[in-house]
Amino acid sequence: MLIKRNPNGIDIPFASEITPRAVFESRRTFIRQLALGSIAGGALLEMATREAFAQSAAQKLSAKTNSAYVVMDKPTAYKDATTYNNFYEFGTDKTDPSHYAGSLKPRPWTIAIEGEVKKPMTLDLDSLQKLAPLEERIYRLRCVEGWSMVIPWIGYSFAELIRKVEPTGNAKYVEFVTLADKKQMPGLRSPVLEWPYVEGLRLDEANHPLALLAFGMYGEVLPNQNGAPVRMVVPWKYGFKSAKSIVKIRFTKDQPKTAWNISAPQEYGFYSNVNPDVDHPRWSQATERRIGEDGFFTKKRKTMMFNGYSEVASLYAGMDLKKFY
Ligand SMILES: Nc1nc2c(c(=O)[nH]1)N[C@H]1C(S)=C(S)[C@@H](COP(=O)(O)O)O[C@H]1N2
Ligand SMILES: [Mo]
Repeated sequence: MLIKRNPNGIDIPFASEITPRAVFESRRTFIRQLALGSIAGGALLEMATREAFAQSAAQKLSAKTNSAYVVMDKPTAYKDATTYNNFYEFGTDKTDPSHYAGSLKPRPWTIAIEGEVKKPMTLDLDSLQKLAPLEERIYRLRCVEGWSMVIPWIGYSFAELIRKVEPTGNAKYVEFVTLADKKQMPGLRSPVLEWPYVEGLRLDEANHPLALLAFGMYGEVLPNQNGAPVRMVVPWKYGFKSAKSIVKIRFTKDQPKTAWNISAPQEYGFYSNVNPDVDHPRWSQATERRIGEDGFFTKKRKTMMFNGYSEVASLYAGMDLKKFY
């Protein structure tokens, strides 16, 4: 069969080692692209191989569902959640990450936790994953661009990690730094953002139990395009606050400079809480499109304050959220 062996002679796993869903998805995407004529000549085999690799790598990762963190909305289809992505390190089109993130190597992986902590540590992925019990949580995540998804994540509260490293009295913020490796991330060639991608939270936000350090989704390890092998998921903030493929976590005295704030400060503030009353300078934030629901007659959903996670409101008591957008 065409996608059996790649040009370097590396075997693609036998069909029996690939989850049926993965086989189905990769074939379907591939056939659709063929039909659309968006694959030409020699690129054909290479793309099929890369996609088969990206999809077949999916490794099971299961955890008990924590019903205290489950939204009632229907989860987004796995196919949508893994082919409609923002991950600029692999390109700026929604489909770029699913096509090109196959070159990311999520193992071996090291995460450095440093800065204003009594116990700085450098951990491999397994040690980081074992810091606290994993659980499944179903969260809404809303992109600042006006669309949202519902995803069953697997991870633990970032607060668990904070407890282990013991922040000093000087720690007021947490900075999350994504890998920036030109060899693995073709998007770094274009200066759309300042690399590495950096995000940040105030320490009390990072300590909120909703803030999740995620290692998986849909019962599997994170697909590369969704931020393998470890990312943040901060469901009450716009999606860009949830940094993917994290290599460094730094506790700081001062508010970190963040990638989107550097690139367009008038559009992306440090807080970026989901807020239907504060429009983006170029569009309204009052409504959103749920990915998978977007037919011609489908009504947009009303965006909720804090994306519906009203329990975080006390973190911002007394703050003018129009000023601190
Ligand atoms: N390193 C990195 N993290 C990132 C991004 C990115 O471009 N680079 N995009 C962000 C944006 S804008 C969104 S909406 C979410 C998308 O996550 P998803 O693709 O898993 O749905 O990831 C966020 N994390
Ligand atoms: Mo986003």
